[in-house]
Amino acid sequence: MSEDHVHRVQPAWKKNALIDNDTYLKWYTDSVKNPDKFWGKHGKRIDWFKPYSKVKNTAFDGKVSIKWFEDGETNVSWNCIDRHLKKRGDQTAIIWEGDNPYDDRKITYNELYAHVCRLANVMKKHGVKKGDRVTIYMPMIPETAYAMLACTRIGAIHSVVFGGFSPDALAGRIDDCKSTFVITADEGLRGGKPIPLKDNTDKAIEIAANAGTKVEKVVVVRRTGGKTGWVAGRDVWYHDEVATVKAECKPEKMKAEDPLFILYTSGSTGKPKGVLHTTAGYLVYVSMTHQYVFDYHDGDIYWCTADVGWVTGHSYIVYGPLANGATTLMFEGVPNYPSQSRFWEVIDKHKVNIFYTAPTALRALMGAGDSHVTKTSRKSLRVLGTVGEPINPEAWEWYFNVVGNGKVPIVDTWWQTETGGILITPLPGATDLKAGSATRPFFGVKPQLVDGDGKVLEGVASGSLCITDSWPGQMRTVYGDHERFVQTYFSTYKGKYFTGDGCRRDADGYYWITGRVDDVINVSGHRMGTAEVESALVSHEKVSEAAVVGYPHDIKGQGIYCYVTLMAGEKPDEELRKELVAHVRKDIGAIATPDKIQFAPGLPKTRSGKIMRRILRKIAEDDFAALGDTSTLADPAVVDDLVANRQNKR
Ligand code: 6R9
Repeated sequence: MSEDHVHRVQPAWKKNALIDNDTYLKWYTDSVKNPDKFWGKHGKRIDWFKPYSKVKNTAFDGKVSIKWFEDGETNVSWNCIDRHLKKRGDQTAIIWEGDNPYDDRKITYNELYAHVCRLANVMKKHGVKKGDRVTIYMPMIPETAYAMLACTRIGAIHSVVFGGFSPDALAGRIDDCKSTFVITADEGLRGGKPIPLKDNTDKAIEIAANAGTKVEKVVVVRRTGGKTGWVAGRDVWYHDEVATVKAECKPEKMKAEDPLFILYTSGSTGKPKGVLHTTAGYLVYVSMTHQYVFDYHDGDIYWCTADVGWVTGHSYIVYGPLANGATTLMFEGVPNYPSQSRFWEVIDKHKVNIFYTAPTALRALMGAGDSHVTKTSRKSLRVLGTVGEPINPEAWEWYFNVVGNGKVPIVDTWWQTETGGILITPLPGATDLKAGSATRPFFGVKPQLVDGDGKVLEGVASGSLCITDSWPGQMRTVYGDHERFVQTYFSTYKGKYFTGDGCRRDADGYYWITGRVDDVINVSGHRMGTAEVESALVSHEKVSEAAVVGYPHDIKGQGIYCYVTLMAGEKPDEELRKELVAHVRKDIGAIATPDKIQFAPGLPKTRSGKIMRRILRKIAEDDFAALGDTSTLADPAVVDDLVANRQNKR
């Protein structure tokens, strides 16, 4: 193999693995040569009310239309619960580990069935119907999974909004999909601190009402018992409601292409897009990837540390694992509370076999020192995974050697909200690993690298990563805006899905994701559109203009660097800097907190008025010796001021 940091498949990884390298190569070839036959077979991994006769019906050109298993009928909650009851009704479906280490719960598949049916009946009682949008703004508690599954049971479309988003951000998402039913909790709890979810919801509902969407019902789960506002007639307690309905609810027969959920995600322009996933293809794809990528065996304890507010939580805490009848661990807390050993202690406590987390968490824990890890056993671990951003080889090697004692394979899984499930990844028993590479495509996935002119690059190359054919887990449209879907993903390179990521392919055909090539930054594994932060900044009365870029950050991967031009007469001081930081947090949420704010009397613009971000990125990286050609700037002198006042001096 052609690179450093190669780790060959160890005999122990191969021994009971579901897929070895020969099987990978054969299945991969079959899957791309004859997708109808391949997916026609694997579509049967889920149960159907009405079997499909058509498999793939997709077009990446023209209007772009993506349909899988289109004449089949099924139901997601029925697949994630009912079909397991006979064999594993008493098996734990969800292990819940609370923020406080003394707080935990186990929910069996039988119990999950009853909880989900009751909540589904509550929703029905309040008039929620197939196709209605339900917003879920919740902490990491089992009721969040019940809420998602209850929606799918009755055919309602859920929109989960991450609990760290602000009332403004929540309101925007409620209004965009005209959601009139909200499920939330009194408060969340993370690292010992309460998060005012219900109060935020109240504020968001007011903002959404002004925008034209009136929320009719709010179901509130009591998590902390903290004090919250209450609107009689609109707000109801979860525990009161579920006590009044039956623990049985017939699953709605859903067409394969009926919408399943909306999940808002940041892009390079405009407000967040409502990524729409549909029923059957999504479930087939996430259950299949969950099984093979994590080499999941019956009886394994599986833990993904993501928040259900992100796609990773949807696909690999809830839907993939439960469709496979797995025991999935749901963690309410944070990696460093009450101590830096928390992850490893939870692994020992629940004998976790498969552990899936983000590079940003690993880098932070690596910085805290090895002893926090080595004092725990971690003997149960069999597969480790990462997701969310490129993992640097140092963090990869630390994960491998210190967390896994050099004995556990790491799957570095590349995918996106839009892709529904994992697209590029090693398979534990099949793929020789290289630290920092997501390695090879999953079955049915056809990656391609192209240059700026759209020319296809073969062999060893670096370029923009595209996918040339559809896979069942792919998003189908932007909710309410199909034109934006086509524009965003299929217009840069005609007939191809453009991922927005840059990528290198090495001599072994391995893929190395190098990060976004558009105006999206990745902060602690969370996607952030620079345009969103800019729009938050310019909504402040003292700001006239703003430009936001990412810069390398040791822990977060990327930090948020803001250039701000003030209105005439405003004073650029420390107080205003703090005010702007608070303003952005209020507008979007804590995840968008600016790391650096530089007051800039002028921004570097071309004569046609375009901000030259390339220059701003370089200055933010403290790499201004390599600014490149600045002669096309309308006023080259602004650059000197920007360099002199840079906030990131090394
Ligand atoms: C699942 C998820 C998607 C963006 C994606 C890319 C980055 C995700 C990665 C990775 C390198 C990996 N990304 N996994 N980069 N290696 N293994 O994270 O979805 O929140 O939509 O973010 O994250 O840049 O385009 P999402």
